[in-house]
Amino acid sequence: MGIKTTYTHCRICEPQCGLVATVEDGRLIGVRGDPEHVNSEGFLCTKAAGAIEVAYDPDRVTRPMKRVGKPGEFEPVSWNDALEDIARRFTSTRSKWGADSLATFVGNPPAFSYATSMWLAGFQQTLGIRWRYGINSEDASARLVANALLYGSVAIAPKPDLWRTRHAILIGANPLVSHGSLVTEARFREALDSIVGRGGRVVVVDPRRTETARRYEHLFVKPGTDAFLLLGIIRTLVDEELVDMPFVDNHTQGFDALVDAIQPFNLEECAARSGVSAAEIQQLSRDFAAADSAVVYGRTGTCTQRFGTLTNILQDLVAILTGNIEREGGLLFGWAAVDLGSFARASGLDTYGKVRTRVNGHPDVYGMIPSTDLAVDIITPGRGQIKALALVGANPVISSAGGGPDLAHALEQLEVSFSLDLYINETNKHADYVLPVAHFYERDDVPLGPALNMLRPAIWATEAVIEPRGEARQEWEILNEIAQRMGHGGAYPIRPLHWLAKLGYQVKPRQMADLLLRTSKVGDRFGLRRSGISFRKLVRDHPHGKKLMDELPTGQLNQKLLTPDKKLPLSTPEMLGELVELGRHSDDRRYPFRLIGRRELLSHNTWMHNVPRLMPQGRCLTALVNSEDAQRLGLADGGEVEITSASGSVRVQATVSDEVGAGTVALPHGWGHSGGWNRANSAGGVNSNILASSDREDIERLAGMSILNGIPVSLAAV
Ligand SMILES: Nc1nc2c(c(=O)[nH]1)N[C@H]1C(S)=C(S)[C@@H](COP(=O)(O)OP(=O)(O)OC[C@H]3O[C@@H](n4cnc5c(=O)[nH]c(N)nc54)[C@H](O)[C@@H]3O)O[C@H]1N2
Ligand SMILES: Nc1nc2c(c(=O)[nH]1)N[C@H]1C(S)=C(S)[C@@H](COP(=O)(O)OP(=O)(O)OC[C@H]3O[C@@H](n4cnc5c(=O)[nH]c(N)nc54)[C@H](O)[C@@H]3O)O[C@H]1N2
Ligand code: SF4
Ligand SMILES: [Mo]
Repeated sequence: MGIKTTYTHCRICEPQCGLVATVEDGRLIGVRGDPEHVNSEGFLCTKAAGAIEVAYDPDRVTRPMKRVGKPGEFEPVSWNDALEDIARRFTSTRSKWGADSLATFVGNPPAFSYATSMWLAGFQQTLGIRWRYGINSEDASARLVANALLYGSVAIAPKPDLWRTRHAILIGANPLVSHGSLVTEARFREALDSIVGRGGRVVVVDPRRTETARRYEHLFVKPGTDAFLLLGIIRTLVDEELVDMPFVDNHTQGFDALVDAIQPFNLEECAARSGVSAAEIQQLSRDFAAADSAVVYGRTGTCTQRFGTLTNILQDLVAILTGNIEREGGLLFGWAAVDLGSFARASGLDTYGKVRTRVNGHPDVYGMIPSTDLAVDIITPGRGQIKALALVGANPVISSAGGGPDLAHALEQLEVSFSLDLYINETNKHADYVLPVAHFYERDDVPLGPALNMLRPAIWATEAVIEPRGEARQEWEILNEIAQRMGHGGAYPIRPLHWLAKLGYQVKPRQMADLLLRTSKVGDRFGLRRSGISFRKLVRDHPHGKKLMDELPTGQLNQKLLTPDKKLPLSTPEMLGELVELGRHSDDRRYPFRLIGRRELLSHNTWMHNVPRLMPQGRCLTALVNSEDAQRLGLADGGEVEITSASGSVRVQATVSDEVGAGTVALPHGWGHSGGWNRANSAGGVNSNILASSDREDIERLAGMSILNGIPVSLAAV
């Protein structure tokens, strides 16, 4: 006992920052950034320490809880009783209605546990669960579908080579607050600074003058109109003959059809629709083409809009038409020791549209169907109606456009449901059971998923820092045991593990991860390569991580592309169809303002509002309203504003600020709590997704994305 220092890494968001943890008598008392860590080099944010307060939060669920009354009324039960009852009821529902009555819903946090990811996939396979809902329709599905249409697989994802590029357009991303997404780089800011340091430009296209926009160059864009801006850039490239024609001739097809398809979008219209002047569009286009290397990096701001997939495709086309792909400083397909993307492709898991939702027909994207369909799929009678649900680290009542009262109501119709979570939240308070899970400081990990997105390839593994609190167990153990109690060997992700289980050998996720590491490009091949790695060697010999490459490899275009002819298709039918829709679409004129989101440094989606450190006195939810608009509306700073969309209405405090342009209003998501987290409940605020629509005509057509940015709204002073 006494004071001990160990190494771990944060698992709240994508950089997975390396941490030095101090443990006193078995209690975690502090974390600081690990200055020697190969990737984060000492960087961390307040949330890593906030997570300690989550671990010891008196409101955390630390015993299995059984619903005994109204939503949110739970009583502790034994693990045995909970698991037995869940297994029995899942079995009975399955035999009564078939396997198509079972569903899972996975949120964001489980993505940062290798063990949960593996065993959840196993649970789904073992039980024959087809309906696999998830939160990617509020996040990245549009990006993944763009990957499928351009590169031949959802699992082939371009990353911006920020450390070497000379020009970066950041569109719909705010990495100085989000710390980067689909890019694992704790030193994101330094990477962007390095571009300016090399004499290049960083241009941030955003309807709000964000933290990132303030540090670099900012172009205001009208919410939801990025496709027009990008078309303007592409028009200029074509009209001014700035396209890299040798590259286009060698590596693409469909250029002429693309040129035809963009004819209806002239520069003046693109400027008028996007709010960026024609001169600025032209200059941006010329500078991009003239730069030695250049990238476009977009993230949730361009995914969660009406033309999300189209916008993601156009982003990449700007880079492709200038030859900025798979070359130094351009978009790169990345490299990881354990290439789970290749694994997914080889096993046929990189699906798009293999499963379609029962009522609305929305496609799965990389095995996940949109959150917005869950409620309708529960309440609509008929074959495949959902009767049993497993929620894994998810809070869609707040986080999804398909949430709110409709989903809350639908959840009450289920025959049986359980949730694996740290808290009773606004969603699982409707479940029959909430089962306590280990916090990330309470389990080992290896960032196999995030490694695919690293700009500086590295790998590390860490052990649990503290014991699970109370009766908490790891997700995989719980899923495994439910599968066993339902008469299966376990929740095994691959078939041979079921055979081994029959012989009495129960494989665990740790052994699977170790196998992947040891047989990887840098593995020890079980002793055949002495300098190679294993899970144990990473923990023991590389507490600050092991650097694998200084920078990403280039020149893999032909090797990586999975399109049939190994060419980049510049004008797929899907994209051409969306261009036609874009030209045709007009928003409802009764709602003249446009709502966008606003991620805050001290929030993490819906789940960190119970942390004292992150909720200082007086912190509350406010909407940013432009000063001209405020004046016209008679709205004072700090006054209450009513925001109304076709889907709903909320009242919230206004902050008058020219951070947003006229006509734009910015409201963070993830507030308006009524779960088992008392501080969060008393923080007030509203669920901004009440304003988002889950109607079929308001769902992005190619990827099933929710429209969370650019929502037409009206404002009124209260
Ligand atoms: N309007 C609007 N809505 C948005 C967004 C937006 O920008 N605007 N962003 C979207 C995005 S990008 C995302 S990813 C989603 C997130 O949506 P969700 O994943 O639904 O919400 P979270 O708040 O991330 O967390 C869900 C639950 O996970 C629990 N949890 C935390 N750690 C663990 C763990 O280790 N294990 C388990 N089992 N549970 C854990 C938390 O207690 C919480 O109850 O929200 C989306 N919603
Ligand atoms: N502190 C904190 N960090 C987080 C999270 C968190 O909740 N809090 N969540 C994590 C998760 S799950 C994710 S997926 C990542 C997301 O990472 P990012 O996507 O980088 O995060 P956002 O802040 O949502 O950035 C979206 C940006 O798009 C802008 N935007 C909105 N509408 C439009 C539009 O129409 N056009 C353009 N061009 N821009 C628009 C917004 O103003 C915002 O600046 O962040 C992660 N990091
Ligand atoms: S940036 Fe993300 S991973 Fe790093 S310390 Fe903050 S929350 Fe954790
Ligand atoms: Mo996300």
